[in-house]
Amino acid sequence: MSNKKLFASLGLDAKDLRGGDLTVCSPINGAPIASLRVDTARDLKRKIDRAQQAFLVWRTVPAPRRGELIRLLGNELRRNKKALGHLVSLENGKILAEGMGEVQEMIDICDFAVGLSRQLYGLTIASERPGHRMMESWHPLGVVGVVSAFNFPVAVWSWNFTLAIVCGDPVVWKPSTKTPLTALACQALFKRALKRFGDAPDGLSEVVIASRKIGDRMMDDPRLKLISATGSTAMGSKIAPRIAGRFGRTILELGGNNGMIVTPTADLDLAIRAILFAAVGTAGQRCTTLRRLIVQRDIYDEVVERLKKAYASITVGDPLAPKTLVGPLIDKGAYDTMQNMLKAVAKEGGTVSGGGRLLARRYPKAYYVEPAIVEMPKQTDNVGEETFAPILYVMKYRTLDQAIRIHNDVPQGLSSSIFTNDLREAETFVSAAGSDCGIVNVNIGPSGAEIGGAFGGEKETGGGRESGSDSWRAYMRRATNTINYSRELPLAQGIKFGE
Ligand code: UN1
Repeated sequence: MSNKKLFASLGLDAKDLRGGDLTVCSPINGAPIASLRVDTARDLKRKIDRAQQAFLVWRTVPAPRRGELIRLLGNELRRNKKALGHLVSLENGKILAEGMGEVQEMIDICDFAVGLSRQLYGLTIASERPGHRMMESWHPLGVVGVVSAFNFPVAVWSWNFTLAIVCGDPVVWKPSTKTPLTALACQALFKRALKRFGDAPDGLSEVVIASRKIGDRMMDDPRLKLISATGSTAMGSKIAPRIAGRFGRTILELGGNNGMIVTPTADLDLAIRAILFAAVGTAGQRCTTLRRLIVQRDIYDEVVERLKKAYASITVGDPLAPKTLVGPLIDKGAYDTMQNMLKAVAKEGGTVSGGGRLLARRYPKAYYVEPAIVEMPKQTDNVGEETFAPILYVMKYRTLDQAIRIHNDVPQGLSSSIFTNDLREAETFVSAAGSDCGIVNVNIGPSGAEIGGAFGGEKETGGGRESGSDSWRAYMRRATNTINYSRELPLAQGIKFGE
């Protein structure tokens, strides 16, 4: 399908896609695919005003009715899964199967949110006073600001958006300037859902295409009660104190540096497949990408040999071609960062295999790389850094205690896994003394989490949780209600006051 047809099928208006200041290029070949008008500070203010007005109406709409709107959005996504998945590949460079997988995550979270819209439960609490009842009510919080990254340009928004909408909160979304088209497409699909829904207020969903400078103003606007931001640790550490300074809430999804421990009892057939998907899938540009492999020394040589063979079998290239497993990096910046890191770890004693540029002649303006395996004598500070590219560091361990120490000895704490068939090892890894991450897996890799669980991590990953489980609570405010239905006025703690 031509780009023009693709854009039109997703409801993008051709006249909005040309003549602007922001040129959007496809990482597949570096060619421009659109140029968009960017929002000014005034546009941002107008959009937040509109969202705030929408909040005042939407918070009184019954939650199951709010869920109906998300059910309709889910239907739009089902109908347009192929087209939106294709646009994700075009704009972000991930392979088509992963682009579609991302849309599937959106559909799944829609279903989750629809169910949730009838389950925003609070507790009933036994009161210590006679003739009194205590309960909790969960109320809409206010407008939510969502800042998303290029690597999951639509799924991460949907985790936030669907929950926010059923919780009664409009959303102002600032997508990455590397992937604004997918955001506009989501907005267009949501508009179709709104039309079928009927009587929703304007301003439930606002998209802001803007530089970081304008986006930063979102952090200071007191009407944005919650900011859910995905990006680097550096970004998070800048915005978190700003938002905290005005007592706003945050959900931060920052850097990951995810590890896997492979023990002698591991099923290596499964482990090798899991490593391959987790380390090279999405060209190493997932927050949950496997970056550190910690292998017991007795099986180390075998694992590395099999891994190198598996790496040699993958096709790197056009992400829209059916055989491709690894598409391009997002841009030259990502490529340069990868090359600099490979040089730096080589100086620290790392043995680098792969990592070079591929297809440069065919795509001089796009950045395809051979995924790298780097055998490290020990875990250095550079290994402790998240490089958003397919670099897998491999290290040896002797005892499980040592492996867990190495595993946890990095600043980030998003996702982790162990491959073992030893029950003691598996349980130790998931125990309080095991992995210190927000996601801890056994016999699957660290990436590719389902939406049903709470997604997020500890330490420099930022502590936020979004998507499934009870993550919805961050999007609501809790009121504790005590109701006196007696004819007395007993005080708590048995206090007598002026009687
Ligand atoms: C991200 O990389 O920003 O667990 C999100 C996964 C996906 C989401 C990743 N479900 O890999």
